[in-house]
Amino acid sequence: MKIKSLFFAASLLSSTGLTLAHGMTAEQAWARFTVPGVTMGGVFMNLNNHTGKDDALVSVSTPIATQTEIHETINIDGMMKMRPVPQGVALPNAKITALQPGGHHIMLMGLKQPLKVGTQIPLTLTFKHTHPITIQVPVRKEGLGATSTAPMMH
Ligand SMILES: [Cu+2]
Repeated sequence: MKIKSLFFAASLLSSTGLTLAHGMTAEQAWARFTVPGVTMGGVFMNLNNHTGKDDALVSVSTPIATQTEIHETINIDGMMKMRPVPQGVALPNAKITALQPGGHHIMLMGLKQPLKVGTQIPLTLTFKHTHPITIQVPVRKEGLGATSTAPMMH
């Protein structure tokens, strides 16, 4: 009975866009849509670390872009700028770490085609300790509970 209910919970989670694997959960993932001609895109999510130990997101990859980076947003003289964080994002145990507009986020560079609302993009997350997970990320105009963002420049 227990196995059955766990299986049901797992299929329910995957059908709602959540991914449950190896104690690391990517929740509420979304990618911002892009217009033709724009080759950069942002991906956001909450990473829920219930693996039992501290971890870190160290790299991300997707076949739909030539390069993928983990970025942070910094405020320089009132201007929001983004820069890569080669060391990745710390994911403390038993905490949810948000990748969100205006903070840490995943940057897709060299998009091979525009990100269309209603489609999904595959994304593989690689961690320091936990096994990599691949998720399907829905493309939206805004995130869940839309967050307004300051204009950003590289
Ligand atoms: Cu960025």
